[in-house]
Amino acid sequence: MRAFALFFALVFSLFAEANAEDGHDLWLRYRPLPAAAAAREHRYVEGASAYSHDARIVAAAREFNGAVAALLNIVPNAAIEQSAGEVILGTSADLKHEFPGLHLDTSGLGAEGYLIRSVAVNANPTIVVTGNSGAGVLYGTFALIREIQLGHSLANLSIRSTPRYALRVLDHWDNLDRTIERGYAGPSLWDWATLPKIDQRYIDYARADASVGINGAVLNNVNADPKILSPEYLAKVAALANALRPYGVRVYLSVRFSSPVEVGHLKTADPMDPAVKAWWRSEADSLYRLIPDFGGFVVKANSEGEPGPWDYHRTQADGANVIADALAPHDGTVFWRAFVYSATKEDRAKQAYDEFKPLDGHFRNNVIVQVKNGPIDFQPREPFSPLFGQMPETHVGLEVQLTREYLGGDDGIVFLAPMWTEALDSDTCSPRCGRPVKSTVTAMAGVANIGSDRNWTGSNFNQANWYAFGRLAWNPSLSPLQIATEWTRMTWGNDPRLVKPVVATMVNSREAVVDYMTPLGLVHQFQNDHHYGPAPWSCNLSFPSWNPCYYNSANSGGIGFDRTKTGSDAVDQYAPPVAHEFAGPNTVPEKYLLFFHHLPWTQRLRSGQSLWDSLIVHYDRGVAQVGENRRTWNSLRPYIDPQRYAQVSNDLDRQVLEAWWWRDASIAYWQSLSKLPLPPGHSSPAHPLSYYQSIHFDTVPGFKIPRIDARTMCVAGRGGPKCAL
Ligand code: GCV
Repeated sequence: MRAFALFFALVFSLFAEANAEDGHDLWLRYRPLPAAAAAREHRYVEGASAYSHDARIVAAAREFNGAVAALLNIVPNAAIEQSAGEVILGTSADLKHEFPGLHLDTSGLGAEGYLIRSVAVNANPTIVVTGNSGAGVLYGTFALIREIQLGHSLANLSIRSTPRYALRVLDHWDNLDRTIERGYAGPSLWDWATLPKIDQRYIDYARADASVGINGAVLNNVNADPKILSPEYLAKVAALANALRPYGVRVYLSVRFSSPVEVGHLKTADPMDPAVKAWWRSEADSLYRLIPDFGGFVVKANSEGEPGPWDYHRTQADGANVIADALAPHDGTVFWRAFVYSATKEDRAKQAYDEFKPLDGHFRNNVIVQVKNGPIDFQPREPFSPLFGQMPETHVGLEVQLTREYLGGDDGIVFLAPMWTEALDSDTCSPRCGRPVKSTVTAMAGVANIGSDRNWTGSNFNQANWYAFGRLAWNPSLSPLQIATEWTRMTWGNDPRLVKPVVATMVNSREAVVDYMTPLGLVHQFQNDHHYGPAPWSCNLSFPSWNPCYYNSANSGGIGFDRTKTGSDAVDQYAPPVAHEFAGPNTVPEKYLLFFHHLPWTQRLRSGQSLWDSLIVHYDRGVAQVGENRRTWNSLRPYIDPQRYAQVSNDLDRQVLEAWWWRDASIAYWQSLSKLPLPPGHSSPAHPLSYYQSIHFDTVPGFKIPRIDARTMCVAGRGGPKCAL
């Protein structure tokens, strides 16, 4: 078979744009390797050929040749077939036919795994990238590009990899008017007004997804607009599906449970009603006629005002199954979210488990119950949800949030891999110890942080969270250090003088944010609605569990939420060894202390410090760390391009101010209750409590993220370099 022509003109126009360093190129930045390294690796690579008509393999060849043209500074050879330096791309079936002498073991690679091997073809040294499908070859090709970007040797390659989870999906909380719920990167990427016209950005988005193995995109907000199922929008969805398909990304939609009423004009959405069942079936049938590889639906039901099966006295399983049955003939999936809670007196942390655990085994096989990493809501730190490991007869997926709703939006640097690996590695002890969350789940979903900002994610460092999500969904055992190192080298450069400090900053950044926002197991201390900035005093919302005061339970006697037997007994939802550990104030990991215990301010901790002193120390440690990260960045000026250097400097300046704001406001409030002096060496808040309580932003959730007013904060001489102005 002839290798298919490569479209270099297109490739070069794609990469020519990449000269400006504005963050747009992500980790697919493909800057030239140092001349010596490029010459060394060029010996192994002349150009790639696709031995397949599969669009994913054709796309892989195009990507590879564009990448090596830039990285190795060569003109890839389009007519390389069967000579030295060829990179052979094809599925095992393609290659068996084309190269009968090649014996490549693709068994065990599954549908999406890949094999990269250095082999001799007709005595010529070549590299083969293969798998059992076009998707496998595509992922293998990106892995090979990554090897080159990282400066690894291409001699004697032998790399096998398979994804741990079959479904690795980004959830875009994008509304049809292009606002994004909890989005901090500008308006939605999806331009519904101009679709079905295809923008190059959709293709670049898919390239980035494919490069880290993400294979699904839920296009719209889980607080779904029923219009998404109208013919007008479905035509646009189909166009996007066509654009993303060559990169292995299937589209999914969030749907409203009440769609049979709103879209189908039925009288009810009761999942047991035959007309409702028939409506979902015919809806699915027509959708699959339009998009044969459509992924499926995501449903947020009976949560935060969304309709659901409870409205008809049916269970969450009844609700999920009616939709699952409609999708099953087409191999579609329902991601059914377990994020349910209501204004009952019951501890919010217990509600999802109470509802879902008794339904274990009642969900269809094509339902994935999608569970947030913690029992509350994407806080800077929470223990893992007790649902993990405790629904053995159900497919459970882990949902994490890439967009930093509770972590400062696009302020500064907050690398989330340490948060996600903390959850993935948590031992559920269910049915026995040694069973971490990562081995109990079958899918990963991530709430996207992507918008139409030039740099995609609102800040250059937020890109790392997109990258990390994909890498962990492929291999949840990767360490944050490895992920940060890969990303840094591909995004900022291989110079060790920048790699080491940047990686160190990334890896410490999540603990820093926990320290200055919600140390020792505190959660949900944010301003109402938009969740930017501290408001631990806030207590006026009618829904009790939207109030920070509910979570801190602070008073003159102490602080923390009692989830032991004397309180809500949420600990009892965990498997016995975990429950036992969390139940004791002296056995619970200190990082979760106030999540499970209400303790006197003067309580002695295992460290010997009092709870009060320890809280202050944590706040100050967070502030100090962010200040140090700012100074580290300052020292990197010689190694970073000016535009991105300035952008990140600005992001970090805001984070320094934000950290002081959190620290001062929180301490001012706690001190108004505890009446205790600060330990020696720790300064008092810059302003009285009333000052922090008067900071309000006129904004709404979504991309109108409020900004801390730098000038106001500088009055007290707090913060970073901007305060010198
Ligand atoms: C999409 C939190 C967020 C909401 C979000 C919800 C969810 O409550 O604040 O904006 O809604 O989680 O995950 O459904």
